[in-house]
Amino acid sequence: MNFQKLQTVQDADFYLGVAFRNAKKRIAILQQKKMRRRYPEAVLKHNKHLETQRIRLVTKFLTAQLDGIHRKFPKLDELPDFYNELARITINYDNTKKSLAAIKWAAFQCKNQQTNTLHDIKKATSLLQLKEIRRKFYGRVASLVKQVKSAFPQIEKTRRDMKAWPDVKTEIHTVAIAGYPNVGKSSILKTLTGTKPEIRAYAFTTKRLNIGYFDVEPRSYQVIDTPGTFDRDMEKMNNIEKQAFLVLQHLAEKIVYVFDPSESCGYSLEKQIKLLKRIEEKFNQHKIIVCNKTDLEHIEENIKKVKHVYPNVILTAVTQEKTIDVLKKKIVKKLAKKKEE
Ligand SMILES: Nc1nc2c(ncn2[C@@H]2O[C@H](COP(=O)(O)OP(=O)(O)OP(=O)(O)O)[C@@H](O)[C@H]2O)c(=O)[nH]1
Ligand SMILES: [Mg+2]
Repeated sequence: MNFQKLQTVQDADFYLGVAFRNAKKRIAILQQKKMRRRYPEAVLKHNKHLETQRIRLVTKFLTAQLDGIHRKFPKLDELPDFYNELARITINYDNTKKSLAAIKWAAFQCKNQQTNTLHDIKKATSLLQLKEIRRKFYGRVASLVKQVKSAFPQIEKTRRDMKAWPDVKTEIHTVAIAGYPNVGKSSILKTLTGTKPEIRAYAFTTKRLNIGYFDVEPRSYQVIDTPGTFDRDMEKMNNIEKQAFLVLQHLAEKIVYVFDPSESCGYSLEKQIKLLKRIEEKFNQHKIIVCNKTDLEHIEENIKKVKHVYPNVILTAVTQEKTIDVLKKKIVKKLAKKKEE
């Protein structure tokens, strides 16, 4: 889902201004049409018609804008689990919902004001009365919208926060790649899917979720690179760690755990095994175990140690595409198996 294109939400005065200005312009055009008959009843009738149009136009412009904000904004309670959880930890969930409801309420109340005002116009007996009715309507509508004015910046803040959300698909087969920094997660993603994540020879390169796709007929697969070691509470995690955690919790059907047996990543094999244990405790989906960087030397001992605990380990080197192909086949097979279960 993509949250990049949500429309900017302006403040209350902006929408009132647009509605009042647009109505004024339209009425000015109508007023240019000269009246032929001049006796008082006809003048009053004509003015009633103009005021009716004016009230209708203001209400139409205003409620279209306000209802539009409400209608176009994603319904937080209906978001897929991943995004719903992300919403709960990255935006002011309840305030946003309340703000959207407040704006909808204001639009509804404006329509009520229109009904009452049109009724008053019908009953008016003088031009002065008509003017007074219009003045009151403008005042009431402005005060209704201003009554909920704090809702507008709240929704705009939420919209901006949502722009930082990753664009993931929630309906297709998904695997996550996990492991210590620098073990080669992004490199594996790149070779598996052809996307171009940031890859550097130092740790903590991945600053946002890297996402790639590959197809094996008849399906598409989503692969998400999930940085982070998940060794602290959610409140203490940075945004990217939170997103990664939620991917593992709500999206990934399988987790590819990457070891670097060369330890050139800067983390000992013991540490890497501990992280895998932690991930196994926290997330119960099947783990596909990988030893990466097998093109490097002096790694046999460590591979043996991993094999001892995880006999089905897959050996990869990102420069040898064949090894990544083996991983791809394994992912597809495991996900197909899951479907049968
Ligand atoms: N020799 C060798 N080097 C590799 C292999 N895979 C990755 N590397 C190197 O390891 C370093 C780290 O690779 P990344 O793919 O950025 O590692 P990462 O796990 O995504 O790192 P973070 O984003 O920091 O978590 C880079 O210098 C890569 O070129 C491999 O199979 N063999
Ligand atoms: Mg990376």
